[in-house]
Parts: sequence; C-alpha cells; structure tokens
Amino acid sequence: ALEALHNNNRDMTKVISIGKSREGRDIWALQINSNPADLASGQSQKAGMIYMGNHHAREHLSAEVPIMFAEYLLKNKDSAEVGALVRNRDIWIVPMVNPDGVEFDIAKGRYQMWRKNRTRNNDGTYGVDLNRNYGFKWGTGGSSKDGSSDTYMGPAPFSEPETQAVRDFVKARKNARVLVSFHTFSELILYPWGNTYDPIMNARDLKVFETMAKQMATWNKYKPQQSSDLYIASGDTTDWAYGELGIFAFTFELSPKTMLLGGGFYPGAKAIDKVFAANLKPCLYMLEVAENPYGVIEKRPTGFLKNLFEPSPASEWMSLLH
Ligand code: 0X9
Ligand code: ZN
Repeated sequence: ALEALHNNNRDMTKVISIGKSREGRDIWALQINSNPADLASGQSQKAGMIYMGNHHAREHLSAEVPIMFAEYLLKNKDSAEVGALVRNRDIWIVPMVNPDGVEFDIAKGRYQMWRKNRTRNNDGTYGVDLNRNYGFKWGTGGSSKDGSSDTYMGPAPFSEPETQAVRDFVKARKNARVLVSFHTFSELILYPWGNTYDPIMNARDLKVFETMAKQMATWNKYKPQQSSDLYIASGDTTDWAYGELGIFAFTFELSPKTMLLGGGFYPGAKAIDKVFAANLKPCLYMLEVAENPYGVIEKRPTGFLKNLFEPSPASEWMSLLH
C-alpha cells in the first residue's frame, strides 16, 4: 500500500525502512512532504507529525487507519484546505511496527490472537510486548518479567529491534511535535502518564493534552483520559515519546468499544471504513496543531482547515476520499 502511494505521488512521498524486525522484516515508513530536499534528507524544517500502528499484532485496524489517512492526504493534495496543510507539514506514517507478530497472527489462515513480537526468549517462550519495552520508567509496573506473559517487558529497555527502530526514528525527527500510536480496542484517547497515576507535572503541557484529547473526542466519541486511568503500564510508546522527547503523544484505542460489541480484535473488514471515518477529523486536527500544540490552549486554532470545527458530518470529509 505504501509503495502504491509512492508510485502515484513520486514528487512528494518516499518509502523508507526504519529498521528490521527480529525476523528480519522491514519496518516501513511513508514520508509525505512537498519539498524534494526534505524527502531526500528525511529532515525538515516543517512541523512534524508521526502516525504509527500495529505495535500489537492482532490489532489489525491500527494499521488500516494510518494507511487510509495517508491515502486521504494524497488524494486531496490539490484541494484548498487539505492541500495547504499537506504542503506545510512533514508527515510520517509507520503503519506496522510489529510485522513479525502480524505475519504470525495471520499465517495459518486463522487468527492466532497474537499480541507480542516474535523474539525467542531465554526461557524458550516467544515474544516481548513492544508496548512495555520502551526505555522510560521501564519495568516500574503493569508489565511482566515472565516471558510467557502477554505483557512481557523484555530483558532490558529497548531490547527489541522493533522498539530500537522506532526510538532511533522518532529521535531523528527533531521537528516532530505530535505523535499518535494506534491500538485496538475500547474507543479511548489516552495521554501520559501511563506508568503512574500522577498527572503530568507541567501544567501547560497537561492542559494541551487534555484540550486536544477532549476536542478529538467530540469527533470520534471516544473517551479521553490519562493512560493510567485505563491501567498502569510502564514502557509504552507515548510515555517515552513525551517523557524523553517532549512530544505530545497519544494512544488511540480504536473500535469496537467492548468485546461484545463488534468482535474485539477481529471486527472484520466491514469495520475499516467506519473506524477511519470516525477518526479522520482527529487525524487532521493533530496534523493541524502540530505547528504549535500550545496554540490549542491559547485560542481556538484556526489554521488551514477552516471548516474543521464546523459541525459538518464526517461523511462530508469522507466524500473527498473516493
Ligand atoms: O496495554 C496496552 O499496551 C494498550 N492497550 S492494548 O489493549 N491495545 O494492549 C494501552 C496502553 C496505554 N498505556 C498505559 N495504560 N500505560
Ligand atoms: Zn495494543
């Protein structure tokens, strides 16, 4: 999918591998940037935004949404509003952080309910939970030292090639201000901290997180909350991205809301369009405010997307897709 997007938009996209998985698969990233020099160098003065998916293997919708968003942006690159936004941002889409896990989950033709990567652990078990392996307050709660656990933290912070790849990639994007890591499921918008019940100390940053989360929730109707209100977990992507790099980093738990409503991790292909539609405005909003996230607490942001805050139904924006 990323290759096809590149082939149709050669002047403003690039596909790179940010590193290899444990089993040697590439972890692909699509850069969208209208400046050829920025594409060539992978560096940009424009505000940067990073969309990631599929840290967890069975959470297949979490790759579909960022891929569809990339398709949307490129399809609308000549429209007045979306086009202006695209030209003024450095956009990175990394839809599948855990390709080994995804392949394992689907290879036998029936889903394996697999979550982790496919590292062979010292005790002979398989898999490290990539969302417990990041090196900020690693191993301080809500993760396991047992290799057979679904929340195994790994033998050391950043022990896994996949989290190393994301770490090095994100650190190298000095212009990145906002990041979202898509997961499923529960319909939540989560922001740091996840390792502690304490709220973020910096009152201004906390206000930005809360304001952004609440605004996005008006569109997708998900519940905005601090990550630890779901449960304490240490070593996740967003605590690291904010704690280490100061990036406004969100975890989205996409649909369905519950196991009973709509199939848990495997809602089927029919869910894809609907879940994307619900999250289109949030995705555009993060891209918009990446220029200056603090703007959201100073004033209602008015940027490129003049109609974003109008109560236009998602379907109006979606009509631009097909
Ligand atoms: O547990 C996770 O890694 C995420 N949920 S999932 O069902 N997709 O596995 C949530 C992570 C949120 N972060 C914290 N609670 N720290
Ligand atoms: Zn997950």
